[in-house]
Order: sequence, then structure tokens, then C-alpha cells
Amino acid sequence: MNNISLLTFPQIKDPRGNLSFIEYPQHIPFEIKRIYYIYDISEGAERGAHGHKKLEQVIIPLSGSFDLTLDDGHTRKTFSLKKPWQGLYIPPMMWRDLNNFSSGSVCLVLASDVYKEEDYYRDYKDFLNDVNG
Ligand code: T46
Repeated sequence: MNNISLLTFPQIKDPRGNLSFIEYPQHIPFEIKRIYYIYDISEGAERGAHGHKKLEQVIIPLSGSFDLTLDDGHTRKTFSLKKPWQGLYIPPMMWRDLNNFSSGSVCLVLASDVYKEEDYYRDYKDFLNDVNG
């Protein structure tokens, strides 16, 4: 759990609207190879329920709020994300669950690699086996 970190990005405050930006390597610990975002999220939806073997990600609540629970196989911790100028850095080997999305929320994800299904743990038992293996 020690290697999870809440990153705070620069904020340019402006009466016209605020602006934040993210540059590698000053603000994020990996080169971004993929960006994806989750939107039009149904009420009560739950996402995630998987882990990654090597992938590193930063999850940003671009709009609205949601809860992100991380589990390293020993400890679980829930983070309530609601500040668009902050992102949660998730290292490899971390199970994640996302829920409690507010209406109209948008979840932006910066990832260290392209999509690879073989990097996923879709079964919690397989994840635990490798954590303890
Ligand atoms: C994560 C959470 C926060 C792709 O084709 N490309 C992609 O880059 C992604 C992320 C997904 N997909 C396909 C794979 C599935 O057929 O989109 C479908 C839905 O993916 P999934 O059920 O994995 O979506 P979430 O929201 O449960 O999880 C995603 C990421 O997969 C995961 O890495 O950490 O968002």
C-alpha cells in the first residue's frame, strides 16, 4: 500500500475556468502509452474488479466523484476521488474496484502500456495466488 500515491497536478486558476496539465516525468512516474475514459456511467454501476500484473495507472476524477478501493492481497483501502487536479497512482499487482459514481462523472485513466488482456487478473483467487506465490 506504501507505493500508492495521490498526485497533485499544477493548477492554473483563471476566472474563465481552471486548467491543469500533466507532463512526464515531472508529474507522473511513467511514460503514458494509453489514455482511456469512462463516462455515461449508469447509476449504481461498479467497474474494475480486476488486477494488473505489470500495468501502472493514474486515475483522475475528471468530473464528479467516485470511490476507488485498492487491495494488495493483504490490505484494502478506499479512496474518494473528487478533485480533477489530483490523480491516484496505482502500481502493478493491485486489485481495484470502482463504485459510488456521482451522476455525470467522468473517470480518466493514464496507463503505462497499451491494452493487453494477458496483463489482467480477472479472478481474485489467481491474483491472491500470485501475491502469495
Ligand atoms: C481499470 C479500470 C479503472 C479495451 O478494448 N481497451 C482498453 O483500453 C480498455 C481499458 C478496455 N477495453 C475493452 C475491454 C472490455 O471488453 O473494454 C471493455 C470494458 O473493459 P473493462 O471491463 O476492463 O472496464 P472497467 O471499467 O471495468 O476497467 C477499466 C480497465 O480495464 C482497468 O484497467 O483499472 O478501468
